[in-house]
This record gives sequence, structure tokens and C-alpha cells, in this order.
Amino acid sequence: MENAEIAATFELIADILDLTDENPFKVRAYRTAARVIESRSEPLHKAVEEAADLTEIQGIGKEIAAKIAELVQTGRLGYLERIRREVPPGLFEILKLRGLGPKKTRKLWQSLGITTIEELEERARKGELAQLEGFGQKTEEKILKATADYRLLGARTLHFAAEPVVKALKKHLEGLPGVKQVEAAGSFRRQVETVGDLDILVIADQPYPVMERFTAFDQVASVESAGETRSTVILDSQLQVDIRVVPEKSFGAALCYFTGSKDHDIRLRKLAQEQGMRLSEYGLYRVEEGAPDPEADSLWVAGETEEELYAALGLSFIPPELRENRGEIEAARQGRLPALIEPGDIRGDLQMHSNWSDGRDPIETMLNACAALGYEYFAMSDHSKALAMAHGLDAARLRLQRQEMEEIAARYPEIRMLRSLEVDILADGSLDLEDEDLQELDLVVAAVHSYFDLPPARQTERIIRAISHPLVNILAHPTCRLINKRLPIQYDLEAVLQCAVEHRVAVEHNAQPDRLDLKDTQLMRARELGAMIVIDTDAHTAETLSHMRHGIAQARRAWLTRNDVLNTKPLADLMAALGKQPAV
Ligand code: DGT
Ligand code: CA
Ligand code: CA
Ligand code: ZN
Repeated sequence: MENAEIAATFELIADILDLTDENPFKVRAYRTAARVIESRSEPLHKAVEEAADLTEIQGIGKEIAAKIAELVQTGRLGYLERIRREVPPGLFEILKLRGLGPKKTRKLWQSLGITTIEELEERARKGELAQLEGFGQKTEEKILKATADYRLLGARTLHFAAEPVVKALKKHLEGLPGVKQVEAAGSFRRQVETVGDLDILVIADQPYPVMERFTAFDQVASVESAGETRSTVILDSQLQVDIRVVPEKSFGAALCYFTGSKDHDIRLRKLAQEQGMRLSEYGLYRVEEGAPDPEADSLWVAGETEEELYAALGLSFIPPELRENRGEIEAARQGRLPALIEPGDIRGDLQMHSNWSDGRDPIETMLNACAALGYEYFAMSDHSKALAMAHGLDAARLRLQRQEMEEIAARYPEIRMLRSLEVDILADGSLDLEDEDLQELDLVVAAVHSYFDLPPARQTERIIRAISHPLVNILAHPTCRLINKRLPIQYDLEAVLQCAVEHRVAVEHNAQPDRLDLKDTQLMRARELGAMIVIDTDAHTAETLSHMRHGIAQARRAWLTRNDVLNTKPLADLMAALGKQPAV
């Protein structure tokens, strides 16, 4: 069990205790523990396995140490299961709403008996919330907006959050004798940024034991249906999982069918038909007039692997990320599918934070982590002073940081550290620091972190003004969306992309798994318009530099090749493309 998962469990406990009006000190203890654990680089499960004394970690007392041990050793927590039952499940959903913390949610529950988002919305419409002590008209309006956004944003699970579930489930199923292969299909395999549910395929000779094993998975909250070869369960996290057991002979066909997308599948079936064949989840068959069984062995063409299936249809293999019916079938038929970018193509990460601003780690730690990833260069881009909450740098601290960087850089000739800054774009589109300070940097990244709600025309003007500034090189997280949390800011993206092309400003694809900003279709458009693209992690810790792979996945969904992404290039080429000389 990863630290992040343990931390999330303690956050959940704190939320529940808050909702049930427990002693605030106890609540704070759990929140503190969650924060401490989250930001720790050494995995706690190792400490537990080595029987280390966890109470030596600041912020972790005896009670919490025991709970960590229980979690690591058994994968669950009796205490959590007990207290969880005291809270109606709908309240956890309400907690996810913007602006509604545990205290307000508790008040709504205890004073008005509200336990679901629907009830909340209805009572807000009737104006009942404004009457509540500590709420008022403004809060009521905010809640109405938050519920509307929630519906708009949906409640799909982040791909990133589904990954550990798939991993655990695979391990659980693969432990069963007779299981030959377990694969997650559906949107998960296509690397869609969020998944509606998981679709698991298993090759096994006997389906029944697989079904039994599946429903006994320890995260299962309820079994929706259990059939001979297919079942559906809901997990504790509310994520639905469908499973199907298929024979080895049909695995490729089933994998292709259940990977989808549905539109891609429909096109494939049509293509088969046009060639006198029939494609199903069981295989590809010749069509023979009057044959009694259209799926008889004698009619079999292909289906054990996806490769042979696509080949039999006259197509080159289509990577799952492209299977969205966006022209991939035509391209595969003509043999002109793009050679999609791969993680190994990246030569450097151009956005990250150190403990000079809101990052956790010192510059040197970040440097070492970048070197360990095999990068040739990286850019340290802390926040600028407008983000006071994040300890953004002013001109004086920027100069101090430069001294430290030069001292460190001198000791690590094997990797080139670029001095950058994620400078805030102010409300009027001007930059947060003076030109004379920005001029000292190798690269300047500009980003919006405030005034998300400007009218679109003004927002466009603001961003265009910022990227027209001759010192700006990269526009970071261009739409500022947070998946499931914050909608993209509204402006004329097309105009901004055109301006970026004109001014030789690269647009960032931010690889943080809950940002993935620009999203796939916008990235495609950026490339079409000729914009330069960089993929950055915006890491705030050394470990999260590994999030690069989520950005690569999204870039692949956007059909990007190595050539479309600037930070796959040697440093000299990258700087030249941006019209920059590395500063000295
Ligand atoms: P999701 O779960 O909403 O993130 O998206 P998917 O793509 O995983 O969709 P899901 O779980 O409903 O179905 C998994 C795959 O199964 C889907 O990508 C294609 C295939 N599939 C499901 N229902 C149909 C259908 O009615 N017709 C066809 N042709 N394929 C289907
Ligand atoms: Ca699915
Ligand atoms: Ca499904
Ligand atoms: Zn930022």
C-alpha cells in the first residue's frame, strides 16, 4: 500500500469524524497525520515490514501508528469500517462539492436532514439554506453553482485513481490457479483521463472460480450481478467493475471489442462486413451463405490476438489510445498511423517547483531525481510573488535562488539546470515581475492562477497580452482546469494558440493527472495550428516527476509524435525553437 493511499484513508477518517462532530483535536490529529504521510518519500509499508517504530515520525502517535500497521498488513481498517456506517454515503458526495467542507455539510445534515446532492439542490432553490445560521444568501448561491458544476463535470473516476485499483485487482485474480491473463480493457486501456467503469477481461479455462474470486476482492462493496462468465460489482470507492471470462482463442477479439471505443468497434464491424466477414467479441469469421452456424470453427479467420485481427482486416495495429474513430481506421488502412511519442523520448522536464516556493524538495533533490530519470536538462520554475500562498519569489529571492542554483549546477555537470520561473499573469495580462528580472532567466513560463471568471473576451485579451510579451516562452496549463473540480477558464483558445504560434511561445501540456491541460482534442488542434508543445509534470515533489507518463498518454491520444513535442529535442534545438539563447 502506497503512502498516498494511507494518507487518503486518514483524510476520509477526519472527514467522517468532522461530520459526526467528534472532538476537533482528534480530527486535527488525523489530518496532520495524512499530510505528514502524503509528503513522506520513504514508503511506510517498508517501515511496517521492518517493524520500525512509527511514532518516531513527527505527527504520528500511538493510535495512528497502530492503524497504519493494520492498514498495511490487512489492507483494511476495522475502525474506518465502523465509523463509516454512521454517515449516509451521499454526504461524501456533498463533501466533494466546491466550497462545502465537513462543517457546513454537517450543519446541512443535522439541521435540515440533507443527505444527497439532489436534496441539497432542491432546498437551496427554495431558499431554505440562506436561513441557516452561518450560511446566508451568498453561500446559497455558491452551493447552487457548485451543484450545477458537479453535474456538468460528472463523477467519473480519474484514470490515475483507477490505476492502483486495476493493479490490486490484477494481482488478486492472477493469484488464482488456472488464470492465464488479466487485462483491463475499456476507457482505462484507451488511457482516457477519466473512466466511467472498469472492464476486466480474464483468460481462464474455468469461469466459475474466477467469478468467485472476483466477488471476494476486498474492495467490493456490493455485487450487482453475478453470472457464469460475466459479473458486475461496485467497489467501496463507488467505482463499478465489469468482468468477463473469455476462452484463449477469442481473447484478441474480446479485448478489441471491450477496449472500444464503441464508435471504433462499429467501424471495424462495418469494415469486416464490406470484406465478406463477420466480427464479434468471439472472433472474425468468413461469411458463408446458408451456413448453419455463422461462428463455426470452419469459418474462423482470426481473433486470438488483436494484432492478427487488425491484420486480417487489412489494417496496421492501432494503439488503444487512438481508438476513438477520429480517422485512425483510414490511417491504419493506408499505413500512415503516426509513430506515437513514448516516455523514453523526453529529454527534460520544463516545469517543476522546489521548496523555494510551494514544492516540497530542495533544488538539489529535484536535480538528482531528474538525473535519475535520464534527463539531459530540466527547468526549475518556482512561483512568482503574486502567489503569496505558495511563497512565490520576488526579485530579491529570485537573485538569491540564482546563487544557490549556480553553486549546485557547478557540482553536477552531467545535467543542465535551466533557470526558469512560473510567473503569474496578473488580471490585466501584465507579468508579476519586471522585465529586468525576467531577462536573467533561461526560460519564462507564464500562467494564470487567479481571476478565473473574467468574461471570455477579457480573458482572451489578458492571455494574449501575456504571451505577446517578448520574454515569455511557455504558456503553462493553458485552461487551468482541474478534472472533476474546476471547469476550464473560458476564452478564445483558437486566438491564443494562433498568437502563441506567431510569438514562438510553446503551449504546455501539464501532466499532473488531475490537470492534463490541454486535453487531447485541444492538443490536436494546437498541433494543427502549428503551435509548439511541451509536456511538463509541474512536479511539486521528486516522486511526482514520474507523472510524465500521464502526459505522454494524453499526448498519444492527441496523435502526437516525438517531433511534435519540443522537450524531446536536444537543448540547443529547443532553445533555438523558442528563439532563446541559454542565459549565462
Ligand atoms: P467508460 O466506461 O464510460 O469510461 O467508457 P468505455 O469505453 O469503457 O465504455 P463501456 O464500459 O460502456 O464499454 C466498454 C467497451 O465495450 C466499449 O468501449 C465498447 C464495448 N461496448 C459496450 N457496449 C457496447 C455496445 O452497445 N455496442 C458496441 N459496439 N460496443 C459496446
Ligand atoms: Ca468502461
Ligand atoms: Ca463497462
Ligand atoms: Zn501553475
